Amino acid sequence: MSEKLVNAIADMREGEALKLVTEMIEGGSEPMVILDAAREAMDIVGRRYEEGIYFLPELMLAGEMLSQITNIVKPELTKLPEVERRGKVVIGTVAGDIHDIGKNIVSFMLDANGFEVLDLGVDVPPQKFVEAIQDFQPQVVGLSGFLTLSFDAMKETVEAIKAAGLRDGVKIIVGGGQVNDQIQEYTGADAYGKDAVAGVSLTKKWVGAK
Ligand code: B12
Repeated sequence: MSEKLVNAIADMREGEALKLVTEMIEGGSEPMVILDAAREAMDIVGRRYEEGIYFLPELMLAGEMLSQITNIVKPELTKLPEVERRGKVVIGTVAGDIHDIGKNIVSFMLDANGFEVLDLGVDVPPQKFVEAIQDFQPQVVGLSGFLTLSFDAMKETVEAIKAAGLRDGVKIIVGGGQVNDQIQEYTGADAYGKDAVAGVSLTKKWVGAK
């Protein structure tokens, strides 16, 4: 079923993909299995875009399909047990980048796991992160980015937080498509989160929650 879903998304068969997701949920599939299949499909879409087989309209349709799939899966994720609010997180997609599907999943999972989340949206300038830290007083800041260009924006954001004298008060985690440990080091962040699950467990560790 997962493989069928990967192919339906990658081949732009929107109706079939959404039908499969509904069937999988009804059949008791784990929501994360569905999101993993969607991610695998996005990698294929990304490759086809790089190879000139797909163009911007396909990227846009893929993004739209993924948003719809996330919306179908969300209620299943909230079935996690309700817990006390554990801490605060500010999250956003850095300046110059408008990819938000991965960030929205992280933001949603943090919320479902008991964190108070301030989501600043996309194309967020460094100063906006600084102001949000001053006002909202989070323990953790999440920077998302899917473009190579966003690595510099992440670095500039970390530097702006430092220049504002706020760096010691927050842990910073970076994530998104091409981000890895090396990028984390380059940006000066504290950690890299491979996916939403990794982001949630690191955040829990940092705020001392189980
Ligand atoms: C969908 C998509 C789009 C959609 C985005 C829709 C939206 N609302 O987000 C649209 C059509 C708008 C788009 C636009 C563009 N895109 Co685009 N896009 C993609 C695509 C196919 C999928 C991205 C995605 O949503 N993945 C799914 C999610 C769920 O990803 P995920 O990685 O699994 O997410 C997890 C982790 O990353 C992690 N995570 C994410 N953020 C964070 C943050 C923290 C704190 C943590 C802990 C974890 C974390 O957790 C997530 C959930 O588990 C990728 C290809 C790819 N394989 O990624 C290209 C891709 C990212 N895009 C690309 C490009 C080039 C563009 C454009 C420049 C195209 C153009 N010519 O205009 C524009 C950029 C516009 C801009 N200024 O940002 C390139 C980037 C290349 C590069 N090296 O920079 C890619 C890689 C395609 C490619 N292979 O060429 N795109």
